[in-house]
Amino acid sequence: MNNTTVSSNTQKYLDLENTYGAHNYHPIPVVLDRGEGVYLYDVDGKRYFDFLSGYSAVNQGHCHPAIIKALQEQASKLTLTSRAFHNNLLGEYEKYITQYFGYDKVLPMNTGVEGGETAIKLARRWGYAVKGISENQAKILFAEGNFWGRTLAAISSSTDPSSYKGFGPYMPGFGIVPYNDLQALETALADSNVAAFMVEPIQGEAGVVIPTEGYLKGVRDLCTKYNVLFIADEIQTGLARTGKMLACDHENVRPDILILGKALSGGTLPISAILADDTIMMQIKPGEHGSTYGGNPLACAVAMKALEVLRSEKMAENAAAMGALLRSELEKLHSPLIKLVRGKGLLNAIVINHPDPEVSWELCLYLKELGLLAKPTHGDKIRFAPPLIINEAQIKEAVGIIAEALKRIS
Ligand code: PXG
Repeated sequence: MNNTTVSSNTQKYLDLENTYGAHNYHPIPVVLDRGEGVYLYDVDGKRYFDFLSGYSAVNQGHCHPAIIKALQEQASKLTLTSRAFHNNLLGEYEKYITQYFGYDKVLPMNTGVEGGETAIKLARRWGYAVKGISENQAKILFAEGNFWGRTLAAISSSTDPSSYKGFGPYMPGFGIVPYNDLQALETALADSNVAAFMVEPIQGEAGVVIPTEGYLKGVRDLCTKYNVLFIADEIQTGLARTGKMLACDHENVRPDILILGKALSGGTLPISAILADDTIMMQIKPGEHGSTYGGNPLACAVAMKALEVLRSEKMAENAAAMGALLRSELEKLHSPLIKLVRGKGLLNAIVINHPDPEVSWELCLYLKELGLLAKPTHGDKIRFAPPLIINEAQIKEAVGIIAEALKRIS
């Protein structure tokens, strides 16, 4: 069903992308050219609530003035030196972020998926050098339903055929355990070749799947018991999104390796970071890992400011309060089309109650018409994850839009 209208101006942009760009995405037909706070504006000047936040990259809101100021000031001074030389901001940033999260060391990278790759390399190296696993025997475990990007290693650990099918052969040394199943994890961890278990504290792309309370604590205890590294992929859940600085903070657990990305730049640049203590991080020696852009001074300046505003503007606290309000307002709609509302902080999803998977897509088109942008995942789930600076009046207005869109479906 086509329930959306697209202006001829918008169509021009869609045609350009369709003709000249690879068809590796299926976006909502809206063309955006400006963002401010919780809002996005299209090329016809129409305003929308952003309920995706760049998959949680824009936690601080679009074009946060302090982040943009840091970006502009640093961009006119020095942007990249490569790691062949030192730059004046790298050490300052490394001190800032390690003290912020309480780890000995940080390794700066760019995209989230590089963060995952780096964590796995580190874990393998630790497995050989510290745990004493025989050469080339190290195993890394992942949870069923995981999503950590699109590289060959990332798709090799994927259980979603649309990610991995037709791209083999796959990376060896990976194993899968069911998510939220400590018993299955314990059985798998007993294999002495296992170096690490990499897991999202809440599975984002799988549709905001929240494990039973105690799961993360259980993961921590089991990893300690079997001398296996606990790698937390907090690329989507971290940086105040779930109502705490890290989703692991909800259970007061500290992973051995922490991966951050996305909102580390507030949506301005690809910046990721891998944090660990010396026993792990110091196993990597000069020349054994790196990236041209990793640790560039522009990224250092932006990341420090992006972290600073999360704290100074109490975004975790606001995410907790506004998330609770959003879920309760959505529950109050009593819509027969909503099977389930779930989430933590401002990482939320609704599960659509309809046999036709197209209904979620249609609902998102109606939402767009009414001024709210969201996108379905895995057919029947729609994520509601606005920037963390959203206020009560805005939440209520947005839920009004959602209510109206639901009405139009039936
Ligand atoms: N880990 C998690 C938990 C993620 O959600 C990544 C790693 C990879 O980050 P990069 O920066 O390499 O994309 C993600 C990414 C998309 C898309 O279309 C990405 C994500 C979720 C949904 C869609 O690229 N998350």
